[in-house]
Amino acid sequence: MNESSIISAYALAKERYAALGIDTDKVIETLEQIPISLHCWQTDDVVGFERSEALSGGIQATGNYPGRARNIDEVRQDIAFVQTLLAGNHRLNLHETYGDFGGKFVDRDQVEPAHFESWMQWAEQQKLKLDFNSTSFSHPKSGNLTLANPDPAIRAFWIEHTKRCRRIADVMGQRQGDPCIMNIWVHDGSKDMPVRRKYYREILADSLDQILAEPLPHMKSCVEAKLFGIGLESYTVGSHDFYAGYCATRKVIYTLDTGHYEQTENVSDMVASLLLFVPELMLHVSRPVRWDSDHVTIMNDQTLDLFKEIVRADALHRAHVGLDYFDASINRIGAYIIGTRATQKCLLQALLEPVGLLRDYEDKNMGFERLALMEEAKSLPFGAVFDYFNLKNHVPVGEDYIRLIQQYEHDVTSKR
Ligand code: RNT
Ligand code: ZN
Repeated sequence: MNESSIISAYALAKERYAALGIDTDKVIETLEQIPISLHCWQTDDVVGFERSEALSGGIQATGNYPGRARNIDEVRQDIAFVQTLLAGNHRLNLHETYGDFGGKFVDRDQVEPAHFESWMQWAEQQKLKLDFNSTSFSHPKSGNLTLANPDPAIRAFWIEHTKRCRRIADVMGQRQGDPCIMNIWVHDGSKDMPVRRKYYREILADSLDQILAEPLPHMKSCVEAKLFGIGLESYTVGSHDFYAGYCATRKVIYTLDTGHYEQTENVSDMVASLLLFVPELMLHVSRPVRWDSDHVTIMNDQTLDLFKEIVRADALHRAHVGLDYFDASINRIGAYIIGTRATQKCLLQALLEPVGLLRDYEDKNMGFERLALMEEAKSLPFGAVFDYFNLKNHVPVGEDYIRLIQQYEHDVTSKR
């Protein structure tokens, strides 16, 4: 792409935004400082290195596009390449099943920080900070109930696993000098209508209380709500209401996955309610198509509204941004870049919104003016700002990354 035309387009855009009181240079600096937690599981369809078996736990990666990362080196190779196509410093979100187990079988109640030693070293070299996830799916003891299981042995197994994961996250956080955000998502639920709904929720709350009791200063825990899983359609123990109540009473971070609500629900509206009662939010930015399908994130209204709401609520510092989708039907690296860049585009548009003026109109009950400015803001030249943001950070501008990903496919992933 022609550098001088990007620069002159930016100069015009800068002027246009300045007329509305927005300093685009400052906005670019802010965007550069917002890390996006890259989900390692996009590289390999959530398989991991424990048993390399198919997914269970009500989630599904569909498609069989060639080039899936098959081992730890390939996952790292792909993520390192992804980094070259993204502006800003990002984070890497690991699941427990992606440990460096050295070819041995390490069960989930045996996992230790040592299994993530090579990840910590690699991440430091790559300037990536780590986030972490306990993993209760794709295991013979997963069944339909893990932390909410009335069977004391199974429940104890998963409590032990999750406690160990928190300790691993704490070591990661200490090493990187920045808290590691550890997400707890359990698929626990039921295909058909249970009669003891409250009972399982009591067990889950008690398991979480036991898990979170250990003070670990270098990590933060978050818990993820969900509507339903495949094969678990009638009941989810960790529903939105359950976790909204849990997080509010225990002061725990709520993980908001944009695929985990009713399809017509306005997920962005939850932000301003949850933020009143929970300390922070962890976002799993995704794209549900008819269900929690985990399609690649794009710049659609849902994602735009989510980030606009966070910026309008002055809550950027209370939101951790992560991605969560797994599309196995297209080039996986391409899926990574489309989704991460779309997230950055949405963040950018939210940051470029003339929110001061809009608030002013609202306070003065000027409904027409507010709506008019919101509409006009949509077609301001944010694309010129996004192009310049990428140029400034020495990464491909616009569709230039397509060619580079094709080249990587030709040289690397097509040979797998
Ligand atoms: C599942 C949850 C969960 C997973 C990852 C792999 O519905 O969204 O976050 O996608 O942990
Ligand atoms: Zn999620």
